[in-house]
Amino acid sequence: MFDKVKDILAEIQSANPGTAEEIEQFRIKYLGSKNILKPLMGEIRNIPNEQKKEYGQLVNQTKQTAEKKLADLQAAQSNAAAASEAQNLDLTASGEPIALGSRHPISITMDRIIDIFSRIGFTVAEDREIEDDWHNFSAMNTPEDHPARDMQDTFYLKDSTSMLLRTHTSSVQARVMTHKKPPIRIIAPGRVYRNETISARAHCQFHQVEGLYVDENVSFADLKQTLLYFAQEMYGPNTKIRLRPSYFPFTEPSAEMDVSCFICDAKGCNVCKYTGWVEVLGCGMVDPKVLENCGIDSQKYTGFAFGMGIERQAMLRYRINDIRLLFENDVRFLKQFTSAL
Ligand code: 2U9
Repeated sequence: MFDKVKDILAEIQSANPGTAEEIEQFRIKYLGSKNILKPLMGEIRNIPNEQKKEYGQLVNQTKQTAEKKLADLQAAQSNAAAASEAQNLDLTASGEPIALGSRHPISITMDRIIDIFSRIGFTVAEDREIEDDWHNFSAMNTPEDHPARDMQDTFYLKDSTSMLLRTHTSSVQARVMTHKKPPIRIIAPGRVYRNETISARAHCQFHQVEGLYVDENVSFADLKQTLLYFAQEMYGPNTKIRLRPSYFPFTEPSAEMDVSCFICDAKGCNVCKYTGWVEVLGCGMVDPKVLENCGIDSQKYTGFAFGMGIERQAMLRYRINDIRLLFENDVRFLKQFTSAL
């Protein structure tokens, strides 16, 4: 029996299976469920007691030798496979393309506007989107019976008559004015909400950038010069502006600003409706009542303010004809802005 096992051990040691199939044959023969060592282990019954231990050890050693050999053979084979794969590598092939993400057109436009105003000393102010009635409406001189306060126009929180989703970022500026003394020179970018029926032109959520400058001797001329600077940075150095009288509860006097059409160079196109002018923002001198509401002495200080919708600016700039595209996050739309500035 000893000799039989020793012969198998020698056979294992000298075996040299090369192919995957030969290695598998080796495994089946020495380590498979019907391997040739199994019956030899059973023979231990017939071995004299004093030799049983030595016999058992010999069979085990043979089995371990087979296991080690199999592991070595398998490792050598997978190394060889990796090496041949590496040999087949084309090191000159171009890499896998990396899918670049893109910035949202609203973010691109908002950052552009922030950048323009920060260059002339405006800092960014941000605050909550869920506001109270006072900061959103009362402080801004919007009377109790103003249609904007209606449930039809504003989203109030459930069971509340005073907490709402802000309808403009003016509430941020009202908050700054109540805790900071002039000079105040801020822009308030952010998301706002209005209870509008959603269509290609209107949405119940959109973004604004509003600006506020309060100091001694701030005049309408300062407002005009600031907005001319903005328009020329935003739409091109040859851009002209014009102001048309308007009305807002929080500014007096108020105006709407048009810029010369940057699409057709004011020659006339369907964006400017063949007028050569495109409306881009509203503005005015802060109503003294708004200053007083926020604890600022309107005898000593004056201010100007302006506000614009970002969706409108982005739609004009990128010729987007449906505002809903800006909120659907359809990748086919968004990936067109991968390299947009
Ligand atoms: C304070 C005082 C006054 C902000 C202003 C406008 C004019 C304006 C609209 C543009 C398009 C809103 O997004 S829109 O629908 N905004 O026309 N906004 S003046 O006036 C302020 C702000 C803060 C303390």
